Amino acid sequence: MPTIRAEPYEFNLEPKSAALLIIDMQRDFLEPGGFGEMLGNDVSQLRGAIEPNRRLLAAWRAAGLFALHTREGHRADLSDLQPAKKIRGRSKTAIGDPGPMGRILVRGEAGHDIIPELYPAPGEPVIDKPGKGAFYATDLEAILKHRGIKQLVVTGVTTEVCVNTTVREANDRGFDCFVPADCVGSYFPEFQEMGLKMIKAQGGIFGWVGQGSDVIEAIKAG
Ligand code: C5J
Repeated sequence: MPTIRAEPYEFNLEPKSAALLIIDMQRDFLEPGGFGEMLGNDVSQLRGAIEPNRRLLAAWRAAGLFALHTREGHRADLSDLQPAKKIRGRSKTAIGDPGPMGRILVRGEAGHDIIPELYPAPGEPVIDKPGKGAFYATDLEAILKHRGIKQLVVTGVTTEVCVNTTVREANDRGFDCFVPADCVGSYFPEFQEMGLKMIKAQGGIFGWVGQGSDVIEAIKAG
């Protein structure tokens, strides 16, 4: 069983019962001109996570391990969009409105899709989620349990929102979560730091924090 350097203590990866869960690496969040930038965010803060994710995903696939992707977004008729989510932020442009990459966070629109660098391979499930957590209103838990998955390596964006929410949901469902710090991103450096601290605090209250490069070494070694 490969052991990976981590905080608060080492993580024993069991590759056969582990899944790589890549959260919301979507064009609307990461590309200039998307929803994230429209809200006034600096997307370059997130783009640093692309290359570490690309390397980790390539190594994960090469080892024949199980990977899944999520996308935050809604049905075209917005029937799965909570009114509170639509109006929160009091932005002039809301989810479902036309944006530079199609209707904002609507499934099937260009901005909703996953960035080309991390595009899902055939056979890798894509979980479309209407909320921040990947377990809420999705079949993620059923898919993981069906595959005998017990550990999750959780990457993606943003660290303090969808990654943190998903890690907390997973923890309550009995999954051990390892979060590689170089493979998650936030628009806000202080939230990146605190988002990771919150996961590994109090003896790993929600999980472990380490580096993607250490995961790559571990799966290559064993
Ligand atoms: C946000 C996400 N931040 N994927 N979504 O709205 O973290």
